[in-house]
Amino acid sequence: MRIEAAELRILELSLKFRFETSFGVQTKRTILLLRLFGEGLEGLGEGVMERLPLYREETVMGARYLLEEVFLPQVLGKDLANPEGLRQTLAPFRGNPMAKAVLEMAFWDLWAKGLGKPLWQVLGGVRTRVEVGVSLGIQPTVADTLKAVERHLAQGYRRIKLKIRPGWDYVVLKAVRQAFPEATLTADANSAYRLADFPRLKRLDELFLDYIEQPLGYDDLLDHAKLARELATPICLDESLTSAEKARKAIELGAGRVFNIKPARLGGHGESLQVHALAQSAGIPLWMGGMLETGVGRAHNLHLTTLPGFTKPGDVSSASRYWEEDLVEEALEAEEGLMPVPEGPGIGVHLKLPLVERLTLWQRYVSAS
Ligand code: OSB
Ligand code: MG
Repeated sequence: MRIEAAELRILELSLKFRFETSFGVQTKRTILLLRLFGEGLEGLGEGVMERLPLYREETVMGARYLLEEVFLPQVLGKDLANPEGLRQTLAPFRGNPMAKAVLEMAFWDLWAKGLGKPLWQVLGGVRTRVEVGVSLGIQPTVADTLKAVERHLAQGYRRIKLKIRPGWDYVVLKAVRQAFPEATLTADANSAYRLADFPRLKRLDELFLDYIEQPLGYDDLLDHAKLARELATPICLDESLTSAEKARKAIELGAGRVFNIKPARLGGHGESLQVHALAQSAGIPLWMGGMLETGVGRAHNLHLTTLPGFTKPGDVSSASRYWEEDLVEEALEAEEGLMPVPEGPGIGVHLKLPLVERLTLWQRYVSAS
């Protein structure tokens, strides 16, 4: 597949809800959107990095620079045999997995379309619908939280994840556990605790959480391994897993008994397949994370979630929860806690170009000379 041209955009989209986590409040997303063109086809990729490095270190502007000045010039006009070839081309450049993932995932889409197959089949998926839950931000009160949990359980979501931070943890989780004794419940700290907070975290053991997500440092494995030995509740890693190498070390150290996969955090689908293989052989269950994606990133995530190792509900919930109007034509909506995987070649979704135009703050088109 020869990449003939690329269009990179930055656009802004308002969220329908205020999303509060231990690292801040989000009311909109600034989105890097990449369209790759080749052989009369188009591949799509979406960046998940934000303006500010509050989740991981990458930023929208840093990624835009790398894509424009470094990564796209490496691949434009090149005939790449497959996505692994593209991955090898980007491999010498260190770090920046989110920036690499925008290009890598757009190329998987383009390549699958070249083969005339849906992406999930090319990735090795085994199902056409995937189990999903919801990630609920920190609410103003416990009563608000109970209402939000009740509403989403009634909609059929199969797991409730609550964002926590020191001071907003035991009390709210305990209230939800008491009101919904049978619910599959998890907590995501987004790195808000330190090992010294052990007594606070130990109290959560009585609430039968399915796992606690990323309690400690955003790049840490060692302290998570220490904490894991002292908690009955399994630890799930999110922020710290940025490559297959990190996943291998996390397994060796015992830093997490569950892994959150976000292909955009791991550098793309290729790296995610490697983590999937490692997790399968270590007996580590996987689930698909989310970064408040539009239909483009959401479709990519859905396709990857069809692999056999994804045995816990993902954060890939209905697009209508997030957006008044999504960037894609196809409605990505859950039914009874199951999300259908978009059909058709590649990721199976199509941009609403007039809407994309309206939301665009900046764009650049580059073609192979
Ligand atoms: O830690 O999983 C996270 C959103 C932005 C940044 C980090 C995270 C999240 C979510 C939202 O939990 C998941 C979603 O609904 O897309
Ligand atoms: Mg998380």
